[in-house]
Amino acid sequence: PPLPQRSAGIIGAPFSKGQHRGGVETGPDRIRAAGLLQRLQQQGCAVKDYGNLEFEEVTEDEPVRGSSRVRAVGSANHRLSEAVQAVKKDGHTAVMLGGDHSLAIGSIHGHSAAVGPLSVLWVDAHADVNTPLTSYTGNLHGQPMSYLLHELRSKVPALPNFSWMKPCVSARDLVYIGLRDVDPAEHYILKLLGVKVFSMSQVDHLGVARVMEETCDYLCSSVKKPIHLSFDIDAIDPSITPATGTPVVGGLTYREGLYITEHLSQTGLLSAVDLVEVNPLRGRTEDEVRSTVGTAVDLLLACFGRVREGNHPSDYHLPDP
Ligand code: 4U7
Ligand code: MN
Ligand code: MN
Ligand code: MN
Repeated sequence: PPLPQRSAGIIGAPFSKGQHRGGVETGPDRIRAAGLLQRLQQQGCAVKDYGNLEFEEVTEDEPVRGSSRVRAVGSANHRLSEAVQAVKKDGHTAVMLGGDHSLAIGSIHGHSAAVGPLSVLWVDAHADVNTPLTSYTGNLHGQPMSYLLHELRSKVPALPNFSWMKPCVSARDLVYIGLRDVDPAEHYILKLLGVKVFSMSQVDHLGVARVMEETCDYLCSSVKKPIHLSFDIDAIDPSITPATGTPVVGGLTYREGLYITEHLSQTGLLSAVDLVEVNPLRGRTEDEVRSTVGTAVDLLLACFGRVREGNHPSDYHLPDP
């Protein structure tokens, strides 16, 4: 079947201060260098590259209530939120290349500011729903969902450089896939709020096809809200995507990852995508980096209509001998 016309607006977010490992800020350029833009164009997708964001230098950034580099994260996400709003106003599906997962704060906030209430699909080994007060590590890449959820408003303290944002996602509109490393406080929060979770056990039990069917039924049960996909590359098994900061064994296969993104693309509701936590410096060999970055690119191509059965232009005709 011919591909529907789509367009991608790409934002690079070379930011790493939501965690402690250097290198994740080089993710956007590595993903571009692997041919993302050209390959999107080849499959019939219009592409506009908005380039890499430049983030303000924050000099005084002492820990706040145990969390690190709060001011830098707040200011970077403010900038990202505005950038995503601009991409949505231009009519594209927004693609945010991270960078660490603290960037979901600005990405989801900006998306929601531009289009209104969202459905969020969070594909990750981790739930990233610690509050600053429950986090063991103090890393903001493990906290973004707590800032974004309406239901946790009273549990997240006011933080410097975060006054620009307000929660914009309802627990009812959030689905997780791939969880296998959830902190006790996070588990408590997910149960308390009744969040829909497909952990790796559920993926094993149901199979990815049923997981996606149930995910879409759940998210589309009333009004069809635009979907925000926040894909942490560590959702995929580290045998395939080892170049990431917090790898966890027992993850999604390459095929399950592609199935998730293919299926979402076919809903026609995918309105913004984050692809985060690709850290080229965490690969032990060039092959490990290539496999991680290549998987990230393939996931993004599937988000924009690439299907494994192949396709052809609608005006294709066989050459006559
Ligand atoms: B990622 C963790 F304690 N839960 O809060 C934390 F295990 O964006 C991990 O999903 C967070 O990669 C992982 O620091 C953040 C930890
Ligand atoms: Mn993760
Ligand atoms: Mn994450
Ligand atoms: Mn990680």
